[in-house]
Amino acid sequence: MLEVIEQLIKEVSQFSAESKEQVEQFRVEMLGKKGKITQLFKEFKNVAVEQKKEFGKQLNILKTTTQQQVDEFKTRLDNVENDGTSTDMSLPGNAEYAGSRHPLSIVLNEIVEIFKRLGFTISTGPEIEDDWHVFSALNFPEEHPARDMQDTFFIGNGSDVLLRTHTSSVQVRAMENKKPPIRIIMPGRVYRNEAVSARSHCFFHQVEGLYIDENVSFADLKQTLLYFAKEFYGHNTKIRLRPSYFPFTEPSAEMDVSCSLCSGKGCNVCKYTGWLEVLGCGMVDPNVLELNGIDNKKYTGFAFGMGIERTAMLRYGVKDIRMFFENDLRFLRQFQEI
Ligand code: 2U9
Repeated sequence: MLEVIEQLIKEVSQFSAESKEQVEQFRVEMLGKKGKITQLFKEFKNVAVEQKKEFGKQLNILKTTTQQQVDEFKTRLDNVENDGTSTDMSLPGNAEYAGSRHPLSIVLNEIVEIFKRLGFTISTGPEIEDDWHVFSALNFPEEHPARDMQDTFFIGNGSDVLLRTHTSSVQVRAMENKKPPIRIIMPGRVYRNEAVSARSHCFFHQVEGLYIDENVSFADLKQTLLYFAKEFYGHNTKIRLRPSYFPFTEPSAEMDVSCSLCSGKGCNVCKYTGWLEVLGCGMVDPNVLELNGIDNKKYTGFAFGMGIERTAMLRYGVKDIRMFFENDLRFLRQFQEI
């Protein structure tokens, strides 16, 4: 009988459990009503008197060791469950950064949505272009400085292949495939061979729009842009058009909006003029229509273009264009929509 107890002490000392269920099973098997140790205690009365002392001692060692093992494994498994390997539903959740839309995308999407409401559809095209789609079809004279290596990235020496300097090339492609009425808006990345600084970059983003139909007038251009300005810059916004020049539009203009920060009174953002220059526009030059196979006796059109970085810098007060391309999370997280 003593050997049985000694054997059990050995087994109990080597006991190990990986779950609380195993510990409970072990406890019942040993210390439960019908457990091995309980049975041994019941048999105590049948033990010979001279063995009782030693039997009692070993039996107590067995019972204490078993109880210690049960307690030890229960505590150990409690700790494992609380160290994150199982879920405590009462703990507050860890806030995860879900990412946010890039400020250029926020501004671009808003502009595009406004023109979609006016019936414009989105058109896109390649960033790697040829001279025809970027310059010749848009009425750029042979000697125009924009065609120079200093202003345009050419791919290969003396090559006809280049990185588009504006998204107007997309409109040229649209005119190849569609007959008027054409009412499209082109968002996209453009490239210019310029030194990178706080104010300019060698690539940036534009949205251009083109509307060609019968009887499209300068008044249509003005009303379309006034609607855009009120939607994007606020309903009290005023606009003014100043004469300008672009090879592809005639007449051409630059549009200013009243400064929303000082309501036109003058502040350091609008350089005390009360106005902010936001886009270029004009009536499509009849030469451009003709170059692109559109009857310029029957059709007229207007076009406009704006830089997304400049628009976003004005809206968010960003002072350095390079911030948009550095992917610094401290900058980007400020645009998180809550
Ligand atoms: C076709 C005919 C005309 C697009 C136009 C502008 C005026 C303009 C600049 C704004 C700031 C470019 O990003 S920027 O540097 N753009 O001022 N763009 S009219 O005119 C077109 C386009 C296509 C067939």
